[in-house]
Amino acid sequence: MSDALILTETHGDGERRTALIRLNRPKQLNALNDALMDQLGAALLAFDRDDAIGCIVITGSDKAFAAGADISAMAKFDYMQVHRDDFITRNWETLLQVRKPVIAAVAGFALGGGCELAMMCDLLIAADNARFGQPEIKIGIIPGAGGTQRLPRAVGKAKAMDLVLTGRLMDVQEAERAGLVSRIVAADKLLDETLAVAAVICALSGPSVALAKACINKAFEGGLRDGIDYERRVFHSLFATEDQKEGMDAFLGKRAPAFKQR
Ligand code: DAK
Repeated sequence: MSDALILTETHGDGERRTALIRLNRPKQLNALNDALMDQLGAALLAFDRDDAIGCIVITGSDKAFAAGADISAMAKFDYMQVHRDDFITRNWETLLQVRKPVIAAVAGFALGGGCELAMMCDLLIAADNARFGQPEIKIGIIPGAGGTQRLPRAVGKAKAMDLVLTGRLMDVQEAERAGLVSRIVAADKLLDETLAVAAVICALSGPSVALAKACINKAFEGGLRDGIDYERRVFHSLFATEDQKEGMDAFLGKRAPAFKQR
C-alpha cells in the first residue's frame, strides 16, 4: 500500500511483540490530517486489542516526527466547520484510549500537533536531532490538541509560556532538561534503542504495566488526593492477579518470573 498514511510492522521474538507504527507523509514532513489520524487511531486500537502485542511505538522519518496539523487542510476551515465536525476531538485523541504503553520515537521536527501527539504518548524517546515546539501562534491560532495543557504539565509554566507565546523551537537537550523527553539517543540508533525499551516492557506483566500507566496518567491529569486514592485501589486489585503471585514467588525463589499476562 504505497499510499498508506501509516506503515505498521511488529518486532521482537518474545511471547509479546512490539508494534511499530510509522507516520508516512514524508513529503509533507508527516503533517497530520484527518485521514492519517483515522488510520493511526484504527491501528492503535487494533494493536491494543491484540494479546500478542505488549507495547506500541509511534515514529516518523529521520527529518520529522510530524511538523504539525496539515496547514493546507486547515487553511480552508471556518469556525462552523471545525465546530460542527468536532475537529481534533472526533478522531485525534484515539491514542488516549490505548491501555498498553505507547512510546513516541521522535527524530527531527515535532511541532504543533506533532508535539501534541508525542505528548499524548507515555514515553518520549528522542534522537539527538529532535526539535520540539508549538509554533501555532505564528499562523494565527493556538495549540488545539492539548498543547496548552500538557506542555505546562511537562515543562512548567514559564517554559510553556515562552514556547507557546513566541513559537520558538527547543532542541532536544533543552526538552530533556525540562522534562518533556524521557531519553536522548543517537539519531542512527533511535529505533534500535526504542525497540529495546519496548522489549523490556513487553516481557513484564501486561496488567500491571497497563495499571501503572493509568495511575501515572491520574497524577498527570488530576489532583493529588484523587490520584493517591486511585493508585491505592489499583494497587489492591493487583493482588488478584496470577502475575503478582508469580512475580513475588520468583523473587523469593531467586528465579526469573514467568508472567502469564493475567
Ligand atoms: N502542514 C502542511 N504542510 C507542511 C507542514 C504543515 N504543518 N509542515 C511542512 N509542510 C510541508 C511544506 O509546505 C513543504 O511542502 P512543499 O513546499 O515541498 O510542497 C514540505 O512540507 C517541506 O517543508 P519545508 O520546505 O518548509 O521544510 P524546511 O526544512 O525548510 O522547514 C519546518 C521545516 C518544519 C520548520 C517548516 O516546514 C515549518 O515551519 N512547518 C510548519 C510548522 C508549523 O507551523 N506547525 C504547526 C502547524 S499548526 C486545532 C487543533 C490543533 C491544531 C489546530 C487547530 N483545533 C481544535 C481547531 C494544530 C495546529 C498545528 O499543528
